[in-house]
Amino acid sequence: MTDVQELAATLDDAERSVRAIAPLTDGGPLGVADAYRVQRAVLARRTARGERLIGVKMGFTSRAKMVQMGVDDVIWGLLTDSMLVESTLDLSGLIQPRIEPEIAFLIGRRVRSAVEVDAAVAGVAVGYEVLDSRYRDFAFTLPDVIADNASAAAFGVGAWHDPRELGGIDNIGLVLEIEGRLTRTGSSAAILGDPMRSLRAAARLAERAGIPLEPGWVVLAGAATAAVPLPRDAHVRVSGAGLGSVAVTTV
Ligand code: OOG
Repeated sequence: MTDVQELAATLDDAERSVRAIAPLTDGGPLGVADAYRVQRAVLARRTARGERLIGVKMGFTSRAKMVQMGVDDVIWGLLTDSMLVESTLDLSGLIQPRIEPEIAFLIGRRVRSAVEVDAAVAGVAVGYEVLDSRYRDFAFTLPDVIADNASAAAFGVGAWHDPRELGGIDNIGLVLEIEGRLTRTGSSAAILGDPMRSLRAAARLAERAGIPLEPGWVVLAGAATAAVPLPRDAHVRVSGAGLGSVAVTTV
């Protein structure tokens, strides 16, 4: 039988000690349902230390990411307030950070099922996610990465825009610049054809997990490009056509 608490402690310790570990599945088989139990158990450890759940992130919603990571199923991870970045991100607590441009949603009212989610969107923004696999070299199987909270580490979002004023978000050009250099470009179309599909997938996972999406929560729809290594002492900007931009300085 899978020892969920023990696996959660292993991942949590890896994160806190900033030391990469071997995939959990090296030690024996791990099913997807148990992997999500481990993910929840890691969250419970974090909330016991005072962190607060403030949203979810979707993973593997784009082909670029599926191909990059060799995985082909949509997953989610849980976001806490300690992961939200204002303008500076200290990389000393991260093992092997990577960054990717994202579309973010702000939830305006409680969502218990997927049919309610479109109407519950209070804002859309350009954002970024900083990934940090707790597994050496980002080498993992699907259950491993689920247990590891979909490699979630940090994220930032730009100004919220009224979705009704955007006239569709299925083809928003996204640009990632590091130190003023154009590093990645993509379209929100890469996110399941339309980030709204990713949002609905999040609502379905929420329903299944019995974790309603709450007002004020952020849903990160997933990357529009492959992730790139995030260097120290760098100024990074992610822009979305019609959505403005969000910047972060790493130290
Ligand atoms: C897993 C997280 C994938 C995305 O946007 O597809 C993800 C990883 O690549 O380490 O967040």
